[in-house]
Amino acid sequence: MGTTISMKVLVLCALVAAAAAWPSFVDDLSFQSDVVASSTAHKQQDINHLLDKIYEDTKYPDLQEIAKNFNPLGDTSMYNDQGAAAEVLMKELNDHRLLEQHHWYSLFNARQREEALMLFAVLNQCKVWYCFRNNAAYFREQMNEGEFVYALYVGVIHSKLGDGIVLPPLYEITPHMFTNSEVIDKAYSAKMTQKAGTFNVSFTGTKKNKEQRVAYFGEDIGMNIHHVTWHMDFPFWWQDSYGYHLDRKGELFFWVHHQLTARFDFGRLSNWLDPVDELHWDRIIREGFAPLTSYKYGGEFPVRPDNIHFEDVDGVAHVHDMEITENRIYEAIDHGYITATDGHTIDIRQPKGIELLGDIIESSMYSPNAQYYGSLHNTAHVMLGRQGDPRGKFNLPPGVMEHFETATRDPSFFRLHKYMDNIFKKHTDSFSPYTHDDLEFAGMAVDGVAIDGELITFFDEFQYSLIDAVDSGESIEDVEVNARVHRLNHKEFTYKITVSNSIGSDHLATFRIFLCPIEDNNGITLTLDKERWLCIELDKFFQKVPSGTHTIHRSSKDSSVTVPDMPSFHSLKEQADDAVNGGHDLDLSAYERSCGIPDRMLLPKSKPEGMELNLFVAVTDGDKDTEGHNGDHDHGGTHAQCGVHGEAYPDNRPLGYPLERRIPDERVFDGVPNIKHVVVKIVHHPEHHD
Ligand SMILES: [Cu+2]
Repeated sequence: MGTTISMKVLVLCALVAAAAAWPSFVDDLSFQSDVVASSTAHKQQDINHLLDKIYEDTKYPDLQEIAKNFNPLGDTSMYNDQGAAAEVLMKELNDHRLLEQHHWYSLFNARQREEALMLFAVLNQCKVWYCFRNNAAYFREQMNEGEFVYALYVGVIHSKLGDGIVLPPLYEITPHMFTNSEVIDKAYSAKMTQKAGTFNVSFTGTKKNKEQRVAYFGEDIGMNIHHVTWHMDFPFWWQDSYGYHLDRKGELFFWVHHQLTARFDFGRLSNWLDPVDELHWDRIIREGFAPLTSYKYGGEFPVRPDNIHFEDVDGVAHVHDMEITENRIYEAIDHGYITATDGHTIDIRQPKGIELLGDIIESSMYSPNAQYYGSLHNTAHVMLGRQGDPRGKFNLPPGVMEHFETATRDPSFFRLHKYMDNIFKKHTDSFSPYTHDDLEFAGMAVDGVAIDGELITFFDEFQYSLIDAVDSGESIEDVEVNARVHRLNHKEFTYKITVSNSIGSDHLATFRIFLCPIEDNNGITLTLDKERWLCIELDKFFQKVPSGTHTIHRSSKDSSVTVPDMPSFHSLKEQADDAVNGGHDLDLSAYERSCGIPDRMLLPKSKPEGMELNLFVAVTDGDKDTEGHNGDHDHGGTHAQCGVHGEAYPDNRPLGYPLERRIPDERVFDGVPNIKHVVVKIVHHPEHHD
C-alpha cells in the first residue's frame, strides 16, 4: 500500500516538475485527471505557501518564479473559457485600475468585490491545478491582499480543483480581523524585543456594558469562521453561470441567521439579559460599539456611540429608502406573491416561497427583482457600518458590520438580524399550522429520550498563532507570538432515543433534535408557539430503524450542525510537507468543511445553578424526506445549516421542520407519537477549564 502511494507521488513529482512542458500535456485528459485525483498533498502545500504571510512578497522560490515569468494569457487552452476571464483581469491590471496593495478590503465595497471576483472567475475557469496555482501565484503579487485571499478561498471552495484542500483558519491568515489592536501591538513588541509571547485576548469593552456578558458569543473566533465561511459557501454574488446552482440558498440564509439569533438569545437568557430587540429605522440604535480593533492597513475600525439616530449614508442609502424596501417586502408577504422584473407575479405562499423571500431580503443575485425589493440585508450592514461617519467627512475605513469576519461582534448585528428574522416569521406565520396527519409518521413512535452523560458547559482556553499579523524583516527573526482566547465548550454526551417501529420492516427515519427554552427571562412559562421560534437545532440525521423497539445512540460529536476544531496553519503546513516529502497520504477529510457551528458551542452556555430546558425530538419519514437524493445519508456531516457542497440539500422538508410554522394548539403536537420532548438540565461550570 505504502509503496503504491509513494510511487504515485514520485510520478506526480515528475509530472509537476514537467509542468514547464505544459502545452504538450494539456490535451491529454488522462494526465489531467491523474493530477487532479492524486495531488492533494501538493495542492495543500501550494495553498499553504500561497497564504503564508500574505502581506509580503512570497518567500517560496517556485512561487517567485511563477510570479515573475508566468503569463496568464500564455496558453488559454488551460481555461474552460479560453482565457476570457483572464483577459478581463489582465486588462484591468495593465490599465492600472486594480486596488493597490496595503489597503483595507471589504466585500461590501462594490468595486473591490468586482476585482476579487475577477480573480475568482479566472481560478474558477481553470481546468487543471497548474492553471489554478500559477494564476494564484501571479496575482498574489499584483493584487490587493484582501481581494486575493477572498478570491482564493472562494476559488478553493467552489472549484472542483479545490476538492480535498483544507483552507487554513482565517484567524491565522488575517489575524487583524479576529483579534484587537492591543494584542496585535503586543505581538509587534514581542517581535521587536525578540521575546516570544502568548497574549490574552479579552472581550471588547467593560462590565459596565451589559452586552459584554454575551461577547463570548459574537466574538468567538470559531463562530466568526462559521459565519464568514457560510457566506463564502453561499455568496450573495453567486450566479449559476459559475458552474452550479446553490440549492435552497435563500432559505438557508434565513435558517442560519435565525439560528444565530436564537443561539444569541439563549446566551442572553443564561446571562440575565432580555432577548435582543429588533432594529427600527425610525428609532435610536441603543447599543453603540467601540471595536478597539485596527485594520492591518487603513487605520482603526470606526466607533458608533450609544443612542444615535439612523443617519442617511452618502453614496449608500437614505434611511427612508430602507423603510420603502421594508414596506415592499412586507407587502409581498401580505399579498403572498412577489413581482418579478417583467411584472409577472411569483407565488410565495408555497414551500419554495421562503427561499425566494431570502433571495430578495439578502439580496442575492437569485433575487427575481433586486431593482424593486432592493437589498435590505446587505445595505443595512453598510448603513450600520457607516453610522460613525455617515457623510464620509473623516474618511474612516469600513465598520465592523461591513465584514462577515467582524460583524457579529457588534450588538447591532443581532438587532439587525432579529429585525429580518421577524420579517421571515411574518411569512412563515402566514401558512396554516400543521395538522395531526401532516405531522404523524404512522408506525413510528418515540418512546423515550434520554441523555447519556451530563450536560455541562464551561470555558476553555485556546491559542492561535499571530505570526502572520507581524511583518518579517531581513535582520529580525520571527519569534513565536500567540493569542489566547476563552471559548465556550461543553462535555461530550450521547442522546439515547428509543423508537418503536411497527411498520413491519426496516425504515429510514430522520431524527430532528432541538433544544428549547421553557421559561422567558422573567420566569414566565412560554407557550409552545412562543417557544418553538426560540429553539436551537442540535442535530438532524438519517438512520435506518429496524422493526421493533430499539434505542438509537447518537454522539454530540456527530452533530450535522457542527464542525470540529480546525487544524492550525502550522499543523496544515507540517502535514502537507510531510506528505509531499515522505510520500504518504494526506487525509484531512474531517476538516474539509469549515462551515458549521463549532462543535464546542453546540450547547448554549448555562447558569451555574443550571437551567431546565426542553429537548425536543421529532422522528419523520426518512424515505420521503430524502426522496430524490443519493443514498449517502451522512453527507460529510455538516449538512444541517451548510448543505452539501455542490449537491442538493439532503432534506426535502422546510428548514426548521416541524417548528417553523405556528402552533396555535399544543395538543396537536402532544397527540403525535413520533414527536416527544423531555426536560433536561444544563449546568455551567464557571471554574472548569479543560
Ligand atoms: Cu450573515
